[in-house]
Amino acid sequence: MALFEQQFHSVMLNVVQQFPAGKKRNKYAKAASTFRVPYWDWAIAPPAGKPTLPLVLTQSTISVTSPSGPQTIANPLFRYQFAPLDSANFYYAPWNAWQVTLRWPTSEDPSATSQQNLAQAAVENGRLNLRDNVYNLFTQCSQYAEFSNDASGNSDAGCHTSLEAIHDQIHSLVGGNNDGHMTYLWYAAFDPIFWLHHA
Ligand SMILES: [Cu+2]
Repeated sequence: MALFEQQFHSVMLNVVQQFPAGKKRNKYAKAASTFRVPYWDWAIAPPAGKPTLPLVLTQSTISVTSPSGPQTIANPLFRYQFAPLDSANFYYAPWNAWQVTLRWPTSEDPSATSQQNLAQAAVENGRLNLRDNVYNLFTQCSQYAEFSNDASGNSDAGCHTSLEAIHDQIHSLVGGNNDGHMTYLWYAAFDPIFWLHHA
């Protein structure tokens, strides 16, 4: 995460320098100086009228301010487009044929597409349970090892689950059935949502 954040920051500085000198460049330079990877709090109630899975993650395009002016681009948080896909390294189907990361894929076919509405519904349905589990963990579990991970077991009465187990649920809720990338440890980090979840 730290390495990703550092790389992200250096790319950001590069882009800032491409803006013509002036007010706008100064504004973005200032923003870059305090930049940290944003996090997605899947346990908190979304703002009124807003979905639990933020729109910035589920819209296929997004409007941005580029050094040459306003632009509408493919949303980098919507999915990752392999460029190019290294099929040999993916080895197993269906991931060795999918050109983009998928959430709740329609099938295991190479032509499968994401069903963002199902990912959205799954996260919304799981939210209260996730929130309760996080709350219970923080207030009742006093063994750090058991609090933090699955491998340490749950011998302490207050530690029925762990932060790692709760985190696992988010992977499954976002990836869904039919082998969505987030569901699998070895492919999950290709979905941009991974970084917001882990931050
Ligand atoms: Cu994870």
